[in-house]
Amino acid sequence: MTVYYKPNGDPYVFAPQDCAKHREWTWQEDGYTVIRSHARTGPGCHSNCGVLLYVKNGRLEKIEGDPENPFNQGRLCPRCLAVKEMLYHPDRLLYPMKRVGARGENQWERISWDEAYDIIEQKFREIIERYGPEAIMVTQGTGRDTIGYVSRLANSLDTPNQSSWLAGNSCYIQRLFLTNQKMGTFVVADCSQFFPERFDHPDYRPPEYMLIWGNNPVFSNSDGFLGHWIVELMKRGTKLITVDPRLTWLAAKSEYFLQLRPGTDAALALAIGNVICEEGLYEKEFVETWTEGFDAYRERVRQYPPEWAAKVCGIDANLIRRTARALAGASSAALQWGASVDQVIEPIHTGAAILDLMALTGNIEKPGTMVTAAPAFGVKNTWEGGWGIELLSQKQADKALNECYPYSRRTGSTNVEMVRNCMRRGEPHPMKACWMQTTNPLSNSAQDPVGALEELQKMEFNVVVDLFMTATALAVADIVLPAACYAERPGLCGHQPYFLGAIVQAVEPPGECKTDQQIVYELSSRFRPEDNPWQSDRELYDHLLAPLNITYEDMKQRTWAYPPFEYGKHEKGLLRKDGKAGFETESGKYEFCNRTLEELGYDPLPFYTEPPHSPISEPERAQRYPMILITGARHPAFFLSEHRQSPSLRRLHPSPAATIHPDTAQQYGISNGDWIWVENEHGRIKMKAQVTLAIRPDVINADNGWWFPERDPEDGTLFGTFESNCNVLLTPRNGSTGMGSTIKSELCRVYKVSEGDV
Ligand SMILES: Nc1nc2c(c(=O)[nH]1)N[C@H]1C(S)=C(S)[C@@H](COP(=O)(O)OP(=O)(O)OC[C@H]3O[C@@H](n4cnc5c(=O)[nH]c(N)nc54)[C@H](O)[C@@H]3O)O[C@H]1N2
Ligand SMILES: Nc1nc2c(c(=O)[nH]1)N[C@H]1C(S)=C(S)[C@@H](COP(=O)(O)OP(=O)(O)OC[C@H]3O[C@@H](n4cnc5c(=O)[nH]c(N)nc54)[C@H](O)[C@@H]3O)O[C@H]1N2
Ligand SMILES: [Mo]
Repeated sequence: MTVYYKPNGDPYVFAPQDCAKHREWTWQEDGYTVIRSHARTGPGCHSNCGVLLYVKNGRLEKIEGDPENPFNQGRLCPRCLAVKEMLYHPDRLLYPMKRVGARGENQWERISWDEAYDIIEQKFREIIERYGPEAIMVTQGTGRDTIGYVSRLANSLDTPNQSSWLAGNSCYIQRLFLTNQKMGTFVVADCSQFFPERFDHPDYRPPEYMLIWGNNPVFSNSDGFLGHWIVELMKRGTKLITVDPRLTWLAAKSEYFLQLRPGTDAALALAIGNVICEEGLYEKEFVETWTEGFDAYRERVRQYPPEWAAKVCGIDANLIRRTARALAGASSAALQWGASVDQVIEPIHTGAAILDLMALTGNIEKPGTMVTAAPAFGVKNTWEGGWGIELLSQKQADKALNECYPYSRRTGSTNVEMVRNCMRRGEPHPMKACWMQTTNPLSNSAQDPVGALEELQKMEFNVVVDLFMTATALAVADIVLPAACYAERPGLCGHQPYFLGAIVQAVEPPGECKTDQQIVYELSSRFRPEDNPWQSDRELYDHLLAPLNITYEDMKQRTWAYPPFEYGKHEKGLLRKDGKAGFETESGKYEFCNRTLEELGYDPLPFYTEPPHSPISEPERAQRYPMILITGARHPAFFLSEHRQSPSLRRLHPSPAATIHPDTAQQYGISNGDWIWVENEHGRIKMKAQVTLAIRPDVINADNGWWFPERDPEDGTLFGTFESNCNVLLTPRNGSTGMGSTIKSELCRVYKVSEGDV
C-alpha cells in the first residue's frame, strides 16, 4: 500500500488526537440543517475558511464563518457571505453545450455529458493522431483545489503542455521554487496557524515584526494565508514593516513603510542586506551553523548601499537603514510576501534577495518566524500541480515548451510566451486545441488579451469548463462544460500545509453541473482507463486518503485534522530524507547561492535589474507615457474576473477603477469619479478615477479582471472584455529564467474621457 512519508522518511500516522476536539459535522437548528465545511473554489479563493452552511428544502439559505474552525475562527469575507448570489445566479451554466453558430455568436445547443465527452474524445484523438499529444494545450487558473486534478488530464493525454495564461506563470510558483532550492522546502510566516489552539498555544510567540512585502493580505488572503491573522498579531504586540507603492491599510499601521518605486524590490532587499552585513547585525550563530555562501552574499550586497537603493527605489536612505536595524534587532520577525514579488522581471533573484533577509537575521524555524511547510499528512495531490506526472512519458515531457529557458526547463514550468507563440505560429510544433478549466484568459490572465483571442481563434478545438459563460467561453469555446461549486460537492482542502480538511456537500449541483474532479477523471479515463478508475468523487478521495487508513467519510465527520507540529525541525533532523540535522539541500544548509541557478549558468546570487518598462529603462518612451502602471491590486469585492455578476459585491465596487494621487490628478485635470483613459501604445482602457493619497504620485494602479457579464452576449463586444481590461496595456514578457512579468511595472499616460470619445 502507498504510505505518505514525512520529509525525514517517517510514515504519517493519522491518529484521533490529530483532531482538535470532537464536534458535530451536521445538526438541526431553527428548521435548518447545518453542515460544517470549508469554503473552496468556486467561486474561487486561495483560502479554506471554515463555514457553516445552513440548508432548508435542499437550498443553501445562509452561510456563516465557523467559529470553531482554527483557520478563520468564524471570520468570513464579503465574497463568501455573498456566495448564494453566485450559486443561484440565473446565468450559471447548467448543461454541457455545443457551439452551433460561428464562434462568438452565442449560438449553443444543449447536449448530454456522453455526447460532450464523445466529441472531445474524438477531436483529441484526431489531433493526437495527426500532430501528437503535444498539440493539445491544457490550461488552468489560479490556486484552487482543482490544480492537481487538471494536471491529471494533461498527463493522461500525454501532453507536456500544461500551464496558466499568466505571463511567466508569475504567481506563487516562483516563491515555491526558490525556497525549495535555497532551503529544500517551502516556508510560511508563523501566525500560529499550525496549532489548532492557535495564538494561545503554549509554544507560540507572536513575531516582534511582521515584514509585509508586495502583499495586501487583509484583502487578498493569498496562498492560504488569512490576512486577519496579522490583525490578531497586532493585538498581541506585533509591529509591521510594509513594502508597497501604495499606502495599504496595513502600511498605514506600520512602524516602517517603504513606498518604493514598482519593480525595484530587489534593490531595496539587497540594500537592507547591505546594512545588516556592514553593521554586523546578522544573527551570527544561525549564519555560521546553518547557512552556506554567506561570504559571497556579503560581497554581493556590498555593491548595494542604501544611498544607491534610495535613488533607485525613490525612498529615503535613512529609512532603509532604520528598517534594517529594526529587522535585525527584533527578537523575531516573519515575512509575508505576495504575488508582486513574482511579478517582477527577475522573480527568482528578487524573491531570493528578500528571503535571504530572513536567513540573515536567523528568523527560521522559531516561533513567530519563517517555518517550513509541507503538505499536511503528506497528502500532496490536493494542492500541488503535476498530479499523475508519472503518466507523462519522457519522450513527451522532453517536448515541454520551455527549452529557451534552462531554469524553466529544469523546474518543469511551461513557458507561457512559448506556448502562445506555438499557438500563433505553429512553432516549434503545431498546436491545435486548448482546454481551459478555471481560467478566463480574455478577461484576466492573458497579457495582450486581444492577441490571445487571435491565438485561440487559430485552434481547431477549444473547451471551456466554468461556472458562467465567460468572455473567453463566448468568444472561442466549441464545447462548454458546467462545473459545480464548493457547497455542491465533496472535496479535500488543498493548498494548505497546516491541516487537512473536508469540503462537505450541502446541496445538489444545479442542472447537470459536475465537479471539476469528475470531469477530469471521466474524460481522462477515456484515454487512460486503468489510471483513472474512479466512479465517484468519494472513491477518488478514499483513494487519496487510503495511505492514512481513513476514508473521505471519516474526514467529513472530523472536518479538519492537524498533524503534530514542532519548531526547530532543521535541528532535529526532521527536514532531511536521511534524517540528519539541516535542510534538504546539497550542503544541508540554507544556501545563499542558489545551486540550481549556478548549474544552469545563471548568477546564483541575487542582483538588481531595472524593470524593462520604466522611466529609467525607457526615457524616451516615458516622455509619451510618463506614469508607472501597476495593475491588479486586490480588493475585497471580487476574486480576479469573478463576482461581477453578484449584485451585493458589485455595489461594493461598481466600476473598473484606477487609483491616482491628487497631485497627479490635478496635473491632468482629473477629479475623483471621472472616467479616464489609461493608455499606452498597446491600447487604452476606460477606468473610473479614484483620487487618493494612498499611492505614489508617479504611479497609477488599475483594477484587473473587468468584464461586464450584464451585457447582451450578442452585442458583439464579448461582454466588453477589452474595454476596461488592464492587460490590454501589457505584453507577455519575462526575464532570463522564463518566469516573471511586467504586470506590476509598465508605462502609461492618463487623461479624461471627453464627451463623444468612447
Ligand atoms: N494585469 C494583471 N493580470 C493579472 C493579475 C494582475 O495582478 N494583473 N493577476 C494574475 C494572477 S496572480 C493570476 S493567478 C491569474 C489568474 O487568472 P485566472 O485563473 O484565469 O483568473 P479568473 O479570471 O479568476 O478565471 C477563473 C475562471 O474560473 C471560473 N471558476 C471559478 N471557480 C471555478 C470552479 O470551481 N470550477 C471551474 N471549472 N471554474 C471555476 C471563474 O468563473 C472564472 O471564469 O490572473 C493574473 N492576471
Ligand atoms: N479579494 C481577492 N483576493 C484575492 C484575489 C482577488 O482577485 N481578490 N486574487 C488572488 C490571487 S490569484 C493572488 S496571486 C493573490 C495576490 O494577492 P497579493 O499578493 O496581496 O497581490 P496584489 O494585491 O496584486 O498586490 C499586493 C500589493 O503589492 C503592491 N505592489 C504593486 N506593485 C508592487 C511592486 O513592484 N513592489 C511591491 N513591493 N509591491 C507592489 C500592490 O500595491 C498591492 O498592495 O490574491 C489572491 N486573493
Ligand atoms: Mo495569483
